[in-house]
Amino acid sequence: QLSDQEWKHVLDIWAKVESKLPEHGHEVIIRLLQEHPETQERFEKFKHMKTADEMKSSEEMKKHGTNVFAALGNILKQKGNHAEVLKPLAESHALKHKIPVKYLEFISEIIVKVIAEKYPVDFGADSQAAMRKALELFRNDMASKYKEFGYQG
Ligand code: BLA
Repeated sequence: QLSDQEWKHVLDIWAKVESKLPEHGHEVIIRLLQEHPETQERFEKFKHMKTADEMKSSEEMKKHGTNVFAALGNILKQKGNHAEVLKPLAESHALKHKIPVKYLEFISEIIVKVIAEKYPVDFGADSQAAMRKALELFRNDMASKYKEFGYQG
């Protein structure tokens, strides 16, 4: 669990991320697919795409990035009391999309990297450490829900 101070770091930086939520979400998805090509295979609607330019001009990918960041923001704002919000997400990711915990680790690293590039002044070492901790909590709780749904992740 995170301290009050750590949650404050997480939510302060997230408030900045929200000023450009679709753009930042879109960028994270593009980087995930570029840096870890195996993740692209999980997306029926994106797996045909061949270049980063194609991804950048895709309104559909921007929409997915927006949905991902809106869901993540909603989770972070629960400050760890996210069981209710996590359940349907864990269910779809375990049974429908089949997203291994490893891929959640990939995207977590990219989220921290992208925010650090966009907000170098506001996202210092303490904030980065707090965000890493929040994303780790998210992944751990996803992983235990996965097991309840019979997916080893
Ligand atoms: C779909 N992913 C979704 C949806 C949400 C998220 C809200 C739509 C609703 C649903 O199907 O449950 C949420 N996705 C997230 C969050 C993160 C994220 C919170 O990436 C990260 C913090 N999902 C993953 C990862 C992959 C992934 C790492 O968490 C990467 C392979 C894939 N999510 C994925 C796929 C869909 C999806 C394939 C279905 C997309 C579609 O066809 O519409």
